[in-house]
Amino acid sequence: MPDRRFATVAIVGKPNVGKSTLLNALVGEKLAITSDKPQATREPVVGILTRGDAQFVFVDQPGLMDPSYLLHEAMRRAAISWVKQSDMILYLHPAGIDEPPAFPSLVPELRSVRQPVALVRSMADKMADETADPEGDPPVFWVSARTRAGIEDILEWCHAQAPVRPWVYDDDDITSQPQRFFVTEFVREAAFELLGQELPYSLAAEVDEFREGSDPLYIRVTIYVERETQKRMVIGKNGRKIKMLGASARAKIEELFEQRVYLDLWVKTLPKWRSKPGAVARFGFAGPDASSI
Ligand SMILES: Nc1nc2c(ncn2[C@@H]2O[C@H](COP(=O)(O)OP(=O)(O)O)[C@@H](O)[C@H]2O)c(=O)[nH]1
Ligand SMILES: [Mg+2]
Repeated sequence: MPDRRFATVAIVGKPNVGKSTLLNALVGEKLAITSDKPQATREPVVGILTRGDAQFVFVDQPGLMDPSYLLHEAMRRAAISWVKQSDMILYLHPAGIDEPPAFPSLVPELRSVRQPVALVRSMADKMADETADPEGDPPVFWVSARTRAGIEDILEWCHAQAPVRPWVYDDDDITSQPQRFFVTEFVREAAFELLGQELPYSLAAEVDEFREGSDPLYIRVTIYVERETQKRMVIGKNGRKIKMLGASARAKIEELFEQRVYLDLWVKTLPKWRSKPGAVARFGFAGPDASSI
């Protein structure tokens, strides 16, 4: 059997540059939630791609480069440590806008990284006639996660950097995260799509019941918001809003799980949960500062 390659790849960049969308395009599955509102991603999302002799683990690390995103110090340290240990880094900066700041200057702790870094000019479909320079230092790729232009070039570059090493996951694994994680993420993504500007930031979701083996798969989720007024907005007139939310989230979950799902959604208020460390830890959410939005 030929030698196998295995590599971990960190996807980093400022908020809203297309990190989550790129992760999905690289893996070919909708894993990471995306939004035109910044800071939708609260936790690292892991996507696994196995192709030919290589297995890649891509990780979208939220908020690493946004000083206003108050990551808990412990989480920030964990994110930095993960990026430091990754085999290579994809540094995203949107095409066209301006020249990107030099990669490590944004995160002082990463100044000493020695692994290969590629500059990815994302959202290239919004721009005309840019030229990539895969041989440059750093190598530069113009990529559109939307049209998939440039995706293969990135994968080739990653392959060339990947160390010869045994695989860690099965060849059909697409993530290392539990199914429950995606349930709450997709509920949150539906909230970003259907609720007003600020509400999604006050919202957390928790899986209360997940009936393994049931068909349709029964999942009960509680949505937590901070105020009664928010609860009323989530439920909507005659329960219309929550029905839409549930339908949208269910479709996303069914697509990923490839099975029918019964999503039972509830809404509760948990006053000021974002400023309570216990609740913040319980929902795996590390910011932003409630007073800043
Ligand atoms: N036109 C275009 N839009 C994109 C592309 N990639 C991401 N976007 C959009 O940019 C916004 C931010 O993307 P997201 O992946 O959530 O950014 P993140 O905050 O860096 O994870 C979303 O509305 C995406 O749909 C792309 O290649 N082309
Ligand atoms: Mg994101």
